[in-house]
Amino acid sequence: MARFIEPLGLVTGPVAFHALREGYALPLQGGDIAFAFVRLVEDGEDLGVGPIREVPEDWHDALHAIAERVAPFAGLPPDRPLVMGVVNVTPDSFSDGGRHFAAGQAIEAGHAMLAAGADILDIGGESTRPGAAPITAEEEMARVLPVVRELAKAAPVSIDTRHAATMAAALEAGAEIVNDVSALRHDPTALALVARSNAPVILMHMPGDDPATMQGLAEYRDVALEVAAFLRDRIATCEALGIPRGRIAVDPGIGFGKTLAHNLALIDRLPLFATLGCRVVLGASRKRFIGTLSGVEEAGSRVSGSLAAALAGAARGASILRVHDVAETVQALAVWRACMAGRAPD
Ligand code: HH2
Repeated sequence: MARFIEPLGLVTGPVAFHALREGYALPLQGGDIAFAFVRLVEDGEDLGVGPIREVPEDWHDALHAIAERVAPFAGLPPDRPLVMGVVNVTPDSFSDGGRHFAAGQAIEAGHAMLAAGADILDIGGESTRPGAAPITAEEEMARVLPVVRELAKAAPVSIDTRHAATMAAALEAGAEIVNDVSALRHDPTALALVARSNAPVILMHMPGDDPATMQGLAEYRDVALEVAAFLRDRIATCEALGIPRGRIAVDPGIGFGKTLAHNLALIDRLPLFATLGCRVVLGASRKRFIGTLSGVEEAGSRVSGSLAAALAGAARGASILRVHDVAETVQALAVWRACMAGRAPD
């Protein structure tokens, strides 16, 4: 597992300003959130927690790399958390199954999300909920391509797929970003396709590469470290095949082969993922753990819980929030940002 530095003791607003100036803190990925403490981990062994000023010299390069700004992902603004609106063109998604199954409805929903302030639209044609039945790339393309073609005229679109054929066709139809829940492992031709295409890519963690069986693989000794190590390996593989780190975003895969405890640990320890030198995506919206914590069975009624999870993620450095309830998330983020900064936006 080699070395990890886990940022802890996050501060924002005027406190962060003073702590940064006095050298008590460093900015997480060069942004508005600063960290004053770190946990050092070597080969899975916890070497302890301490203030950044006491980090041993041979860890300094890695420590200061965490403070560097990462490349703007897909040319989008790097200075605030971005909102990615989910457009599921599926009959069976756990979150909104059937609502946007007809292309016209999906296009209308995408436009409404843009009007509400979405920065990116994530279009998918295959449900990846635990135990979902897979579909063929042909079926998937028939569902998503008319929607991608139309919405890509209005906004940056990401294509949520595990199939290289769908990636290629969607990029051709105007999508700019590939979002693969299998981190380009499900389809053996996906890596080379993304490398050739120049498209930015979101690499998500799931154990195995099959939603049908992933919940049976939800076993980790230290979930945050293991998921971060997996993503670091995938970044290295992508880089070796010609996809530079600036084109990669990482996602811990909330709900994908994870228990409630795993999901909560991943959100709490999200700053660890910022150390990978890529933008961090968080997709917690409407997921089962929110239902479990709140007692709300109906996924569409989990808006308030989803907002709480989105803000918890933003406070820990998530830079892209994948959500179903765009207007509500945009409003919550605007108020949260001003409160964290301690002042109204310029
Ligand atoms: N979650 C889902 C699908 N794609 N992609 C990323 N990067 N991160 C996520 O957390 C993520 C994702 C599952 O949510 P949803 O699309 O609403 O449901 P379904 O897979 O049932 O269509």
